[in-house]
Amino acid sequence: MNHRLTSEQITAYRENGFLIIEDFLNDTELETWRSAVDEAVSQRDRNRLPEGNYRLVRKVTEKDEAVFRQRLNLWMDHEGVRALMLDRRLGKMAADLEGIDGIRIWHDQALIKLPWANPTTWHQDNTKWSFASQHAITIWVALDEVTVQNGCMFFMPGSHKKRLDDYPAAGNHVGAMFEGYPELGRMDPVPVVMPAGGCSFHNGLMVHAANANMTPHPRRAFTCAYMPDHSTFNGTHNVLPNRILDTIEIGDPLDDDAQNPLVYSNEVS
Ligand SMILES: O=C(O)CCC(=O)C(=O)O
Ligand SMILES: [Fe+2]
Repeated sequence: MNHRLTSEQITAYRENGFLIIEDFLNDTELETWRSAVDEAVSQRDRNRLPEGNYRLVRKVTEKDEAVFRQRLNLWMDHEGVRALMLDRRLGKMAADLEGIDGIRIWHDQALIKLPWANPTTWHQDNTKWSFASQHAITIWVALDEVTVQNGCMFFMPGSHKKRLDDYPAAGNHVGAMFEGYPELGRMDPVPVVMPAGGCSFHNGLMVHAANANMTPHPRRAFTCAYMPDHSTFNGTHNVLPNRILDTIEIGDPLDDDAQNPLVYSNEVS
């Protein structure tokens, strides 16, 4: 795993809000990631979330998969994915890019754009999550080559410098968010194409989307969204289970290690 970051990469990430590492996994590592994720997704069946009691809908229908097949927090119920996700080197990359001391898993997710899947509408991730931070960050690992044809992401460089208020939800047309933010809708997005085994990082406030899959092959990606250590609950349920929602109040720390494990801290060696 190509986990060392240069100071040029860190500077570019902070300026643009994203970074692409084309040679992130070698062939052997890519095979390990693919087989762990494929197995975890198939074991999860039609449940979007692991076993548990959630306010969020868990079972998915075919219609829910029009954009992608999404399975979250596979680290919780698959040993192989867990080993990949708890790798301290990944946490250190995320923390170093954001310049923060420690980082927890918010959620992982397999995002499989099935053949002929719809585009992923323009959005900003952190506005949907249960904590608000300028330093949330996601790694997105390409398990297949990602092209403009099969549904690569697109980023608006520099757009991470501003938190957006609520905007029309996914399900509306692909550019629905630009109705409220016309200046963003005049920018030229960067297509995030990369070979299988490549990865991108994007800040939680990055404005981004993904193309439709105009090929007969699935586009498999595995991602992990990270939450800075010491983040606090903002009242949004998102993927938190009732076990936690029933016991916390707005402003309380999200530091339950069984839900949001600390993957890296520069205070722990
Ligand atoms: O892979 C996609 O289609 C979208 C991914 C995305 O929105 C994300 O990783 O935050
Ligand atoms: Fe996203």
